[in-house]
Amino acid sequence: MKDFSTEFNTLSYVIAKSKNILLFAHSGPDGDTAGSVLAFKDYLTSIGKQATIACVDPIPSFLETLTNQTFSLPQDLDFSIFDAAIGCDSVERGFQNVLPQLPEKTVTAIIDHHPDITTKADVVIIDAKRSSTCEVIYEYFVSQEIHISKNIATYLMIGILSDTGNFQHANTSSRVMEISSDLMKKGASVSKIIEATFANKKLSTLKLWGRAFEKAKINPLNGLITTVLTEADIEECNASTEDIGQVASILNTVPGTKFSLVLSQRDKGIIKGSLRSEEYKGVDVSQIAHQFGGGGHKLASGFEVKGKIIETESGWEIV
Ligand SMILES: [Mn+2]
Repeated sequence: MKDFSTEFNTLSYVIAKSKNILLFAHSGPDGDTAGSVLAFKDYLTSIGKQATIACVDPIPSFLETLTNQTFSLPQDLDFSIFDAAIGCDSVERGFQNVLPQLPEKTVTAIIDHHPDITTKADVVIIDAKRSSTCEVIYEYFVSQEIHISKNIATYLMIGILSDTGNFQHANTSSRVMEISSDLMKKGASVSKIIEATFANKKLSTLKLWGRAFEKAKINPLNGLITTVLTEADIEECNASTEDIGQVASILNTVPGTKFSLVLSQRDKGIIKGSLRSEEYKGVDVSQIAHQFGGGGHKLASGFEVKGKIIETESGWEIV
């Protein structure tokens, strides 16, 4: 594991000197980015700081029973008030556009666990060996002897559960289990979080999954299992793009497959590709994502391409 003691101390110094702090989550927020900014806000508020959490999208609905916080939209913010700005998780999905809008005096920080991030900031804390940004933030809190309240423990646990697929992915290290044990001792309820975020599936989500699974195809030559979701699928199921998240992971559980790809139609003629694999399958999906200008981890990557998914009699086509 990387040693961030210098960066952690610098971040603490920056926070101590700041009054107003911006915390930024990535677009299409997941449990990790949301848990990160929520945990940080609780901590900053507890030491008397003004903390604003912002994102280009609203807070995910699966968190509604776990928090009453909301996200501010960047266009509603006066960036000139912030002494510090911290991007948490996938900082190139939103925060990179905020950085140029911040005044010179604002100290910037990045906390992430995604590889190949090229965005610059004053304090950069990135460890691709960590399961989640929440895991990195936990290490920061511990290194600075920061009190982890029940709420903070819950928020960090949400991020860890989200990015490890409830401890099912290969990134579930022994350190993740140690941290999770400590967060549980501090009051985080794993079962409550799983029930609120994963087990408690809306009918619209299940309908969308049904469509995705129905259309799934396996390529026996390379072990790819793939499916597509059109705008019509999402609309007709009354679902949102948030509901697509786990499809690629579930497809990977099919025996004989080596990796999965879900292509989903997004706004403005963009198709999003989500790639997943498992450690034992020996495939590095980030190499495929790179070929399409995307990126991510060995076992979880994504990309975006321009185009439209068209359903045909024999399956589907991308035009
Ligand atoms: Mn993450």
